Amino acid sequence: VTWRFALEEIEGSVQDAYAQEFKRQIEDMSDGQIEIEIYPYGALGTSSQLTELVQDGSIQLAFASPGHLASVIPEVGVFTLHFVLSDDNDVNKEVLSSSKVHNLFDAPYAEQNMQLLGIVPEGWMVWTGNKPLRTPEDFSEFKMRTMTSPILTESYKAYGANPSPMPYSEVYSGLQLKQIDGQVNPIFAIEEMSFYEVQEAMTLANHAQFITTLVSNKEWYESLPDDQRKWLDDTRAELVDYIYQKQAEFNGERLEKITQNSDIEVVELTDEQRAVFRDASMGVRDIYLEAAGERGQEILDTITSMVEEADSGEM
Ligand code: 6CS
Repeated sequence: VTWRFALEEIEGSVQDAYAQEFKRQIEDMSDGQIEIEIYPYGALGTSSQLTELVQDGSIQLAFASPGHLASVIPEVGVFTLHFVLSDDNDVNKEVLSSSKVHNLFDAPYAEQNMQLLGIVPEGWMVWTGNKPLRTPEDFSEFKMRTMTSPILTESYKAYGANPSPMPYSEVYSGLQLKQIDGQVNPIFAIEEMSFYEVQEAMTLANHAQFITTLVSNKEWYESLPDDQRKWLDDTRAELVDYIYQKQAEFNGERLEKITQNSDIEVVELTDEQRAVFRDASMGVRDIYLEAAGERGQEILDTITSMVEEADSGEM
C-alpha cells in the first residue's frame, strides 16, 4: 500500500527531514509492505488545501500548521499566541509531546475528520523586515505577512501592525515587490525560502515557537490494520526527539549561513524590550477564548500551568 504524505515546506526543510526519517522507519518496519510517497510544498497546494485533501481522504498524512489550521480548528490557535510557551525550548518539547496536551485536541481534530498524530516545534519565530522591530511603535502601519488564520493576525494588530495574511508561496515575491514590509518564520525557513535576501533586518524576540501538527485522515487511521497502526504510532513517538534535534541543528547552521551570505542586521531583543511586547500581546488571549470557547480555556490553562510548573522546577 501507499501512504501519501504532504508537506507545507520544501525539500531540505524540517518537515522534509521528519518525512524522510518517517519513510525510512515505516518502510523498514513493514518490510516493503508500505510505501511512503512524500509531496514537498508546491506539489499539491497551499497549507489549507493540504488540510482539505486530508479531510477528504485524497492523501493520508500531512503537516497542518496552526497558523493556517486555526481557521478551521480555532482551539489550535493557542499555538499562534505570543509569550504562552517557555523561553526554554526543552520545556516546550516536553509539554507539547505530553499526552495530557495532545488529548485536549483529539475532539476538535476529530470533528474535522482528522486524527492528530503529533505537535511539533520547529524553532523560534523570527521577525524579518525592511527595518528592525524593537518596539510596538516600530510595527505601526508595518505591513506584516502572517499565515492565514484570523486569530494569528490579531497578534500583530495588537502591536499596531497592518497584517497581510497570504500563503507561504507568495511571501518572497511580496517582499521583493514591497507589497509587504516583513514576515515571520523560523530561521531555517528564512534561509531556504531566501527571504533574507530581500529583507534588511532580522529581529529575535523569542515571542513564539513555530509549531506544526502532524495529521491524518481520521477514518483512514481508524481502519488501519493493528500492525500498521502500531508501526505508525511507534514511529511518531520515536521521531519526537529526532526532529527536535534536527530543528535545533537546522536553525543554528542556517543562521550562520545567512550572516555569511548577506549583511542583514541581526537584532536580539533584551528582556525589557520583550516585556513590552508581552504586555501588548496579553489581550489577544481574550480573542482566542472568544473563538475557542470552553475547550480553548482548558487548553490555554493547561499549557500555561504546565509551562509554569516546568519552568519553576528548573530554576
Ligand atoms: O509561513 C508559512 O506559511 C509556513 N512556514 C513554515 C516554516 N512552515 C509551513 C508554513 O505554512
